[in-house]
Amino acid sequence: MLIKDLSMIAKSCFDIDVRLVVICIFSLMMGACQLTKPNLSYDKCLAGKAPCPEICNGEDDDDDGMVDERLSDACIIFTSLNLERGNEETGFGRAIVSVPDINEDGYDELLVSSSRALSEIDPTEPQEGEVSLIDGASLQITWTVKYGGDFGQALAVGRFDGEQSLWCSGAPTKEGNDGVLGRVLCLNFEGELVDALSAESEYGFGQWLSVRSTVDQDQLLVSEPMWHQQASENGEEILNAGRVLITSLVGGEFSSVQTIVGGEANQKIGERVISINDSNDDGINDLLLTGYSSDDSDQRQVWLVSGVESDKLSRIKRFSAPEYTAGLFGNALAVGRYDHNLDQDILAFGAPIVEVDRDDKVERLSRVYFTTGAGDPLGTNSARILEGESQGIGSSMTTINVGEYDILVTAGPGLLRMIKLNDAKAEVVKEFELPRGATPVLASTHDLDADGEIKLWVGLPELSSVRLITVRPAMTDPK
Ligand SMILES: [Ca+2]
Ligand SMILES: [Ca+2]
Ligand SMILES: [Ca+2]
Ligand SMILES: [Ca+2]
Repeated sequence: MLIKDLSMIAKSCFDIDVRLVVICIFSLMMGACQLTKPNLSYDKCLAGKAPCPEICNGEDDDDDGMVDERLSDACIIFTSLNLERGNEETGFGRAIVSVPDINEDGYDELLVSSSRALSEIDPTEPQEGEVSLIDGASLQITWTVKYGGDFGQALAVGRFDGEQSLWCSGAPTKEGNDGVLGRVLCLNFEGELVDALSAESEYGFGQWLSVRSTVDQDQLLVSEPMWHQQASENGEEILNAGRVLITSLVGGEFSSVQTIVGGEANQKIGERVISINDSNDDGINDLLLTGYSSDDSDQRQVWLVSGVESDKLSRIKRFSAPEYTAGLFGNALAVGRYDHNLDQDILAFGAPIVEVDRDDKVERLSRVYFTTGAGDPLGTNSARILEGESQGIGSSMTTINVGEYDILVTAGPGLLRMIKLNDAKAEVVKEFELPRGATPVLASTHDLDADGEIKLWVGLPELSSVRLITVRPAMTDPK
């Protein structure tokens, strides 16, 4: 890019007039160094005789005590911070979630779980998992909660009682008296249990959790993709499908206020579910969740489901990928204002494996799809799957706000991409290489911290490590 720019400048110099050559060479030199303020000397700055101008590098170049402040572009840095715990079998970073600043020191806290991979779980042999609270300022562990049943598979934080934040984590294989039953435990930030939800049957309860905000309080969404209702009294199966429980905390106990059940027998739904704003103008916020076209299909779809309380699942729209996606379409779901030209929420679906026919050859890619809630496609962003990896981007996603618009952050083994839309075209804002051999899990803080930064956390459970990317929105001052 730099070489291209220089050759263009040089060409225009020679075309115009010989007398201008000196000025042009000077401007080439100016362009080659990093200085932006014309009154500063690069030599003096390097020699420490004048303050350097602030550039995006994670350092306080102008020596005013603030790092990367007031830059004209958002400053995004992959830091050297590497939180680690245990050995590679620990699975530290399996689930991560940002926690609103508990001790009010200006830095949001972080919850990180250590737990086995879902694919490694043998439901008949549950293992202990743990969840640690990490102080956002000191990055020290405040406490760790341990529990059986492969605890720590999923994490969610919300103001479920309307005031204090609570956190919940799934233990999908916890053994009960009647065999293997899952649990979801909800605790306060002293590490004390507030309530536990139990599965009615089968394995998989709470392998995915998310939060839905209402006016008064947050609700906890609990996925049970392989829900299996117990036989009725005469021994017949009533319905055997996936479901999502929408629960509220009332009088210290979580109870289900609404249940969304797959429409057909054996229909898996809700491997992923997120809450979105009202998409059909009935004043009630809706849900985005994964489903399948039929009970025997392995082609995953994404469904936009009405949030109106009802016994029946009411689908507003369904999205499917035209290419073969090995059932991984919708592996991550996100919503945000990704296009600053478009005054509406945009939905994003991750597909970490897409096989595309190109000139009679099958190409393996990973892809993120963008669409409006009405189903108008807004482009895609694709990345090649790295050699030796089984997936690419779209494995995990999160949304960060950088002022006027949102950036979608997506990652897969070896690669993290930050994407925005510009007139319905996906643009890569920034891209980072990640360590290979680990499927990243993303979480981000909602508000700027005391340093004026958003923290983007990258869990790498196969390496038992959590990495940090800092994002400073353009022209922001620390609080
Ligand atoms: Ca500074
Ligand atoms: Ca700097
Ligand atoms: Ca804090
Ligand atoms: Ca609605």
